[in-house]
Amino acid sequence: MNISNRSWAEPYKIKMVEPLKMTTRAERQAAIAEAGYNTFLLKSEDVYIDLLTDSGCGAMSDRQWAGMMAGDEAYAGSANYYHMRDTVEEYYSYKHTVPTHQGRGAENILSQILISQGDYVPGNMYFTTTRLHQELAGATFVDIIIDEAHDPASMHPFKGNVDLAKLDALVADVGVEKIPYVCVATCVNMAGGQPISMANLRALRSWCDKHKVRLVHDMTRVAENAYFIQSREEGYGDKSIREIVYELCSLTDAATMSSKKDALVNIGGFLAMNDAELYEKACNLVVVYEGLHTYGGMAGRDMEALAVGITESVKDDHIRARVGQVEYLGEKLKAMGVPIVNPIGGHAIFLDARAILPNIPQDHFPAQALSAALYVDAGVRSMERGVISAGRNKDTGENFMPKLELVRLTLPRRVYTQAHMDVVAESVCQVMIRADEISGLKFAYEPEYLRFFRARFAPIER
Ligand code: PLI
Repeated sequence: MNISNRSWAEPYKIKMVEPLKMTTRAERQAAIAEAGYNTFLLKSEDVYIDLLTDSGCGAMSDRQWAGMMAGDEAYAGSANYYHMRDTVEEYYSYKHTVPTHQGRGAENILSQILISQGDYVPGNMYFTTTRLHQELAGATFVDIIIDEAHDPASMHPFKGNVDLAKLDALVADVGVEKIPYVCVATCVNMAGGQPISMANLRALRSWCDKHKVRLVHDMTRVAENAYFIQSREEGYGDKSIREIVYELCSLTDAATMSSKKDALVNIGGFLAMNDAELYEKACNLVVVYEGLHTYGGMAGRDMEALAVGITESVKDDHIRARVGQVEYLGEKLKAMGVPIVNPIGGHAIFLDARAILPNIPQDHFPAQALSAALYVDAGVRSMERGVISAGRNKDTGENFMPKLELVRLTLPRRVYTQAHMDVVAESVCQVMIRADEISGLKFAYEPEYLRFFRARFAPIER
């Protein structure tokens, strides 16, 4: 026998397990009604396979757990802070690091320091918390991602790229003095986990130099972005993930990080930068909102686990298996004829709810309804990423109507097996076969901020 296409497997083995509760369809129907058809309001114990998010729910390694035992829980100057700070500089290039309790803590501080009332912040697609902090600080977010990112069928290899013509148009419209910084995300979450190319980031760097505008990096999923550069961009095939991550970071001036994703910890984040003056301002504010500048809301043990997590996150075999699992699920769904965002992204599969539920109009929230139906079928928890997540325009109060009306199946890192992926794929297929039984939804309660987290819904009678 000649085996030409050899399988890969995860570069770890399982040392501890967490038993899961199995539920019946009737129990799940009751649970989702109780949760107002919002998967965020389900109890975790009622979920079989939890693909709500990849945030803070990954499995730490034995080395990280060992680091937890080495926590220096001093209020000031913890040894773990210095270890974390030095690791950030060594792997991500940034000279100064301010810890925060998670990513949005860093976004709050950065937005308050850099934004003035009436400013505009361009970015390669919005992220929910990032845009809200920009708006609360007085700015308007402007989307400068390439048009292909809004088309689920486009096979563009770097759908996270910035369209520099859109930036030029913004400067012509509002003037460069109204743009405090450009926010560039690696592996753009809301676009489907889609990467930016090194060439595009380099061009953006030149644009920012020319216009003397800061370039801020949302580096939440930078290692996953590096994987796509390594596999798709000319000249990077022989570079390591660690080298590519370092190069990506060094093209930017500052970064916000939710360490709960790429960096393999359950809690934590940071704001990092090269500019000493910006660092001083961030230290001034972190003591107001998060904690002293040497812990910023994190326990010493969590900073230690983060320092170790950063080193593990840039290992080539880790990232190949991580994205490989996402690709495994995506390819399986595609083979079953399920419409998903293409190309397959780094952290999640995004189901195209418009294509699956063509009879439910966007203002009856097809992605929210699909996510609830998926839970009922087999206990798989997913998340709406469509009109509910997009929220309302802060000036007009109208719903944003994004082109992408998606359900996200997000894979936590190092948690589930290939067999779990098979169960998920079969469940999605089953729900799709019975799609005409799914009703649209209407709001029963709509919170003011980040409504997708706590909104409640009721089915629309047919
Ligand atoms: O959840 P935080 O506060 O640690 O991080 C906020 C945040 C910032 N940027 C990006 C690109 C994110 O994906 C992000 C959080 N994402 C979540 C929670 C998610 O489920 O995708």
